[in-house]
Amino acid sequence: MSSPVYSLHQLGWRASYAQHLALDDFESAYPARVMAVHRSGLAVHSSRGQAHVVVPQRVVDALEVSIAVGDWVLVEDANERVARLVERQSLIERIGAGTDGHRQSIAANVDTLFVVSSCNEDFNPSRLERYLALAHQAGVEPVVVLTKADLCSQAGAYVAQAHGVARGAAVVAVDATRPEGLGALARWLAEGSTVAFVGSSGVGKSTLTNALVGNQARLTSAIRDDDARGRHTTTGREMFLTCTGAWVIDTPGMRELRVGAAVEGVQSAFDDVQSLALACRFRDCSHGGEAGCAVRAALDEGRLEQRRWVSYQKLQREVTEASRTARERHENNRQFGCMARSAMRAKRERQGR
Ligand SMILES: Nc1nc2c(ncn2[C@@H]2O[C@H](COP(=O)(O)OP(=O)(O)OP(=O)(O)O)[C@@H](O)[C@H]2O)c(=O)[nH]1
Ligand SMILES: [Mg+2]
Ligand SMILES: [Zn+2]
Repeated sequence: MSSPVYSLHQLGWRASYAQHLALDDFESAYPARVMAVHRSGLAVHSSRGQAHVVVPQRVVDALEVSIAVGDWVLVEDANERVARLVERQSLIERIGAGTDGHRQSIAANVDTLFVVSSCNEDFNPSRLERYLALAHQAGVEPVVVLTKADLCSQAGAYVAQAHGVARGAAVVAVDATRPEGLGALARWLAEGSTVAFVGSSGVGKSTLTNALVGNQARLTSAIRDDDARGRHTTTGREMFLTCTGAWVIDTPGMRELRVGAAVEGVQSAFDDVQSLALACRFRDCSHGGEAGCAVRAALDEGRLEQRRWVSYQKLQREVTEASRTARERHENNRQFGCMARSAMRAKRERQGR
């Protein structure tokens, strides 16, 4: 059975991708979209059909963050090898667990990020804020999806709470196990658009993916009902086609989401707090009790929730720390680069003699 062939439009190609490409690029290579990332290479789809391509080391070395599902690559005509990455329109990334703080790509060229939480103990406004900052940082529209509405008698209360932190982003409550009830997601699933699901383990990301995709391989496993804690079931990074022609990326549940140096992301996710801070009498107000502090006033009057304020400060500290580490790493790399270059120069001079 031959694999289906999709047009560039169906694969999600936009005119803006071509902006960073030259005519030469198309002479000996063609654009292809990354459907899955394997250790041995990439599964890609292009207007020529499906292929498995390898990524040469020099391409890997040129990347700041590794190739992700959803990326566009240029594939050499002559052999099934990636010539280079096409500049991304968006990249969902996070900071890996552990102390080295390296960036991990989750999904690329995503139009909508579905931030999934369930209407039970998993629901946590401060965690939602992290995911929203992640979406804002990537410049991707976030949509909050609250699952397991069928298991909860006050889904409306969760929706209201989510609206409180979502800052104008859409909030949708669903029963992920009933595909026919997922019409509320349809407006983000037009042909050629790309969406990704993120959220804790067991909230229903794979259930939603399965429901939208239809007869795909089963991706879910049962959750333990007693503590509503999910098992980590999804491991692969792969993109699937929905019945409406959208691409959907399921991701494994994250135990901990660190936002890294997401300065703009945190600012956008907390634009209400930002504008309060700008209204303080003193420009360098520490919001610790100075006269004319608009943040304190809002907290006292209940216009700003104490929890949200604490959550904001915590994220700010993380962002500042991550930016500092990134700067230091950059500086170390630069110094190492200088050292290596002068050592090479010295070697060449010695050999020249
Ligand atoms: N009743 C009900 N059950 C749901 C709903 N969403 C998910 N479930 C169940 O919750 C369990 C876990 O769902 P998954 O889709 O595997 O969760 P996940 O987010 O993909 O989890 P990870 O892959 O571990 O990150 C499954 O047994 C689903 O059937 C829902 O809206 N209603
Ligand atoms: Mg899953
Ligand atoms: Zn202040």
